[in-house]
Amino acid sequence: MTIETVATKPFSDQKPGTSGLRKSVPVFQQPHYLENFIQAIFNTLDGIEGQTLVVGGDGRYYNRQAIQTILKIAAANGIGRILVGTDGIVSTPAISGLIRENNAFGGIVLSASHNPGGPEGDFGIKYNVTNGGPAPENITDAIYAETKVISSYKILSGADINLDRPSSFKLGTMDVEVIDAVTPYVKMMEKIFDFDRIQALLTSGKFKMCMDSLHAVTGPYAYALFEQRLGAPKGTVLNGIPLEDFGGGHPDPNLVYAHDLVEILFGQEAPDFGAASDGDGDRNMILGQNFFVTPSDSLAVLTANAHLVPGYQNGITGVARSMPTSAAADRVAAKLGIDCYETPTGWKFFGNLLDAGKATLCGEESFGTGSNHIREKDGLWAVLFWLNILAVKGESVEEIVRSHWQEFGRNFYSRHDYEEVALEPAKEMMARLQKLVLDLKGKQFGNYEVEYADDFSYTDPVDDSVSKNQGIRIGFTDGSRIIFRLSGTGTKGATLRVYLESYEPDASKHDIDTQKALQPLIDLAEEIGQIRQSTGREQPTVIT
Ligand code: VG1
Ligand code: CO
Repeated sequence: MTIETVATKPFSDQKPGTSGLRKSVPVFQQPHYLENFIQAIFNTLDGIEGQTLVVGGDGRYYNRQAIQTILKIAAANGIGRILVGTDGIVSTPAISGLIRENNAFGGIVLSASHNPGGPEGDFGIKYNVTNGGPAPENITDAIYAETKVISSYKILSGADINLDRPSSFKLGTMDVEVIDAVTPYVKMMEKIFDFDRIQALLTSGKFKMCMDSLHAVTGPYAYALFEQRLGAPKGTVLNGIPLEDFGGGHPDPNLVYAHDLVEILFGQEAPDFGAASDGDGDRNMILGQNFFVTPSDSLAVLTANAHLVPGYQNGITGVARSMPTSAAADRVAAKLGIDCYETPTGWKFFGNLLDAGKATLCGEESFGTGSNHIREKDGLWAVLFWLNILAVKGESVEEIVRSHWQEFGRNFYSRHDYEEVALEPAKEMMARLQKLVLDLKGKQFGNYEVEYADDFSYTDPVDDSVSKNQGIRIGFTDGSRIIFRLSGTGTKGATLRVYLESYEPDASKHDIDTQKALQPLIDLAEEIGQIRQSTGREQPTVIT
């Protein structure tokens, strides 16, 4: 085996977005495209020679080929040891756990998460640092700078490695260990949750659950956890075999893309509990019988009930949520007397808060919840958290959420996505809003008075780094908010996200349909944002 140095030219479009570099498969398949980005990562990281890395992906199309290339580039760059999941498939939360447990230097995560897969679908790469979390912006910026000047990469010539089963190989001087990534994850969950009580619930004959893995990465983990370890009947896990194209579906656990599960939970003889996760296993959707839990409410309910879970029984230090996530968790934090942090969108912003012990639980409105057990959001962890609460409380999902609203009031919440709209008008819209917010404060729109309006900027309380232009926020004096943001994970045109929130303390009004409750704000968002004109769309593509 010899190390080859291959001359290359920079690509101009390798800037990582909200969660790594995401592009369509054909873009990644261009000669040198993947190689350049991987070499740029290695060029950027000081002291990586001789270190251990963890590599794995969500199993989508191109995962296998990409991993073989990455192993050869890693070997040529003097990496000491690589842990890679069997078949090259590891969920994002499991990779985060493996980096931490093995004291690895970092990890390479291959995923485009909730984006569709297949030969014409999307692919993605993300670098995670020593704490197990996504690289912070200073590192992703440095990797991007490197991609713009790169002129060569190093790669080992030689045969591919067999990833079909756990075993060990040498690739040049580098050790490759193909490992079972599921067992350590199950063990990690056992340490956090009350498995005896969850098992008693799942085997009581009085409680039925359904877990839809959407043909994506969590299938093997869900079988191992629910059907094998916790005794739920066979058939509890749906779509549990990871497929390269996710069965042609959109592996995004929301009311639109996980419609099969939604139909089951809202149908005749519905089970008591339903959950789904996304392509790489870091997202979760929670459903009760005829009941949908918004992710923002889920974070608030988990925060309020964390003491019921063994892993958090001594209390939590704080909670953090991304800016567009509803303020439901803030109300719980206030009552518990703990801090609540508001960060920009993307899990990388939670890393410092978790490392510093400032936050224990974190969440995003985009179906992401997690804790200090790792440094990624964790779909199955959230499912187990809910099961643990259900097992202890003996109430239904709906009862738990309704009594939560009684105690804290309800934050009506919805996100309207306009997917794959034309890029230029969307950018112009955001530029116009950036100017507009400068003097919105104090303005009256019907019953709404603007309390604050800005383009969200975040100063990290741990390292004082500043992240600007993180979304347009317009907050009103009654606690309502409208937020406009462009997606940083979409790969075609632009995706506009409009986030809408209002607060209702009066329990007699908690039954109103969410879209109705938010209608005045939806109208106001149109008036301020001129959404129809800018997107050329009459309706959002996805409403959650
Ligand atoms: C979306 C979500 C964001 C999430 C990100 C990655 O980003 O809004 O909350 O962190 O996806 O999730 P954007 O920029 O498209 O709004 V995942 O499951 O890709 O790792
Ligand atoms: Co994901």
